[in-house]
Amino acid sequence: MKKFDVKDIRNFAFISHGGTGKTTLAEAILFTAGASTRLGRVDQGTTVCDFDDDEKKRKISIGAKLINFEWKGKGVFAVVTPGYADFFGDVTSALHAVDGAVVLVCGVGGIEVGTQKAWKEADKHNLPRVIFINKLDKDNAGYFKVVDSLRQSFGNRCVPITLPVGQEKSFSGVAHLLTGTGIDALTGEVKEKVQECRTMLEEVAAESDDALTEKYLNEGKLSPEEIMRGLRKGVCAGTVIPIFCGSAEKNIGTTELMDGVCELMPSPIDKGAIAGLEEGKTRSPEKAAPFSAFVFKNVIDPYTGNLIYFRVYSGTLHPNSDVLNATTGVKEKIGAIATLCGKDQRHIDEASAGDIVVVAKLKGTSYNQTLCDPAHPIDYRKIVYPKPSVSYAVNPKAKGDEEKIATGLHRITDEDPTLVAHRNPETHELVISGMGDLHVEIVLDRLKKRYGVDIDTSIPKVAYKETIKMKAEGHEKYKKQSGGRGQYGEVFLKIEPLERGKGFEFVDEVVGGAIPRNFIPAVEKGIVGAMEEGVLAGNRVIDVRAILYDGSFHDVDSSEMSFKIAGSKAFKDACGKAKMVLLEPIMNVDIYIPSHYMGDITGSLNSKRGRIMGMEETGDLKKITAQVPIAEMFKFSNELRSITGGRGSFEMDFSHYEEVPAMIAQKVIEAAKKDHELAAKE
Ligand SMILES: Nc1nc2c(ncn2[C@@H]2O[C@H](COP(=O)(O)OP(=O)(O)OP(=O)(O)O)[C@@H](O)[C@H]2O)c(=O)[nH]1
Ligand SMILES: [Mg+2]
Repeated sequence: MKKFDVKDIRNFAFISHGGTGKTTLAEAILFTAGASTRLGRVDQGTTVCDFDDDEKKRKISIGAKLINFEWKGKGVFAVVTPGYADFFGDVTSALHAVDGAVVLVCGVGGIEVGTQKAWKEADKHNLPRVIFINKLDKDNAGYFKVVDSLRQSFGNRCVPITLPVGQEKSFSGVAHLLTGTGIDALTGEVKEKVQECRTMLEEVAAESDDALTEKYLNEGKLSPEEIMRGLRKGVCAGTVIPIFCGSAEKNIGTTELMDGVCELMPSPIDKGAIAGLEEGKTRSPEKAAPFSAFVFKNVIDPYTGNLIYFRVYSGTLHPNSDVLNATTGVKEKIGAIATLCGKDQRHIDEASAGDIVVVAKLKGTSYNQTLCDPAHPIDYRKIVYPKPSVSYAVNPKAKGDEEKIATGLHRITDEDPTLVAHRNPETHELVISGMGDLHVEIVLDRLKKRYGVDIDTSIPKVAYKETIKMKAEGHEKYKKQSGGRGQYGEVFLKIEPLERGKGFEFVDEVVGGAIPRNFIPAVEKGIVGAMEEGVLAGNRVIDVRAILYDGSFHDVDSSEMSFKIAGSKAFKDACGKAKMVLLEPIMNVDIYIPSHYMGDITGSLNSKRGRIMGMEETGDLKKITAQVPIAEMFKFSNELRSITGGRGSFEMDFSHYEEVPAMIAQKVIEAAKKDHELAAKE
């Protein structure tokens, strides 16, 4: 592709609720721009963007894709994001790296949970936006119904700029309020609203600029050029959000959308200098400035290696040059640089401010890192990824594949920031956590395809803990004198509950050499060992102070071993009198649902021993904040999907440990006993 001035670069992301038509829209735009020779279809697996086998099979986008093309003298770099909630991580990364967003909204379904979520994410970056109301070719589409709800949810800064022609009978094109094309063809309700919509446009344009405000107040009107100027200023400042419309599938309204994006959305220069993490450090979005870029994504291909996606913030990068990874401090050698359009890589001679490009074969660079000129280091703000919400314990179907699973998972987490794999030290299980069941299913598919491991999944064990509720005393006189060398150690100790989270404290109050100094650490070791083993149901004991205050020894028979055993037994003896309880992990859960599912969800939370902590409402969407024991949350993902028909989503995060209610604790303890007996038999 030819090189453009930075002022002629537009980079943005397509975002929306799942299935609104982002991939199809990208297809239509690429075709219209002459960057592809045919209009592929998602349902036939023939699009530029959804080229991955997993995507073709499921007919949804799974990863963010880049497209790159020229549009009427502008160089465009767009990130086509997935809409399915499980892949929201890629929306987060894309919005971190771009200068604007095109938000698609369905002409039938209107604002959905995914729209709200993506919108909020764009808000975090104050990203300029335009809206595209898609699927207006569908029978039950309603343009103004959607416009009204957009204005209601996102404010009167959302104003129509194109209107549908023939929507009542047969949708055939769009009319443009500023250029006037197609206005004569409008009929019915849409025709009646032309004047009202023009006034809205004029008003938001006038409000964006002082000189225009004055002119509008004095003369009562603005010229189309003036409106355009005001709109551009408003869009860049986030005070105006123009609404375009059309049908991606029929390639209607897409030219007007792209013209609008190129005219109204900011270039990197409009966005201005970019702040580094270090106070006062910035870079100008100019070709001549020192090179800096942010890596927002990487994809590991088992054959071609690691492909690094980055957005250049400043300067110019040439092939075969040295850069510094300012986040890790590692020096990297850049080989070839390429633009990416779907899976099609084109080598380029230089990448400069505003461009979104890829490089391969960097040894130590991955997502969320900064690359820069080694002589002018700068590091940029990091992406905050969404947290995983579903977890499974994983085991290989074939014995001996543990190593392969670990390697495979390690590689996958190297490219997927929303997948967490760890061995739970409490339950000894290998647990993977992802954004949803589909996310986990795809990870398991990849492990099988790429690394040849078949995996069984199960609901993870809960990492219960144990603690005491009151002070108690413990005693053990450990004595063995049958044959060989004897053993002797006597221990008196007290235990007391500590505040939650304080762990373990050992206090030595032995006086007068009742236990010789050199055996005291052995007593502590014994106590620590007993705490790790657990007393009630085999879970780690926490938040206890143990005070060793007396004991006795034998000149010959006492040893470290005998005091260790005595310590352990005395501790267990004390625990038996200290009202032991089970503790369970409590999660902070944020649930997003359309308001009318409120009753069902609060009902579900009540049945899960959940505590509702707060509620927020934006438009038709409710956010419920709750605290729920993790033991109750393993199947919540499925339940939420079936209650809301896939329109709800949630995130969760560990909060704290809390006492398990007695009835439930009893069951857990009995189950642990049974497990223990079974294990002993084996
Ligand atoms: N009737 C009609 N169908 C459309 C239109 N745009 C997209 N579709 C269909 O809607 C479905 C989803 O389209 P995609 O382009 O995959 O939507 P997406 O937003 O990329 O979906 P995700 O990436 O999974 O979020 C496909 O079957 C498309 O053919 C449109 O304008 N009109
Ligand atoms: Mg898609």
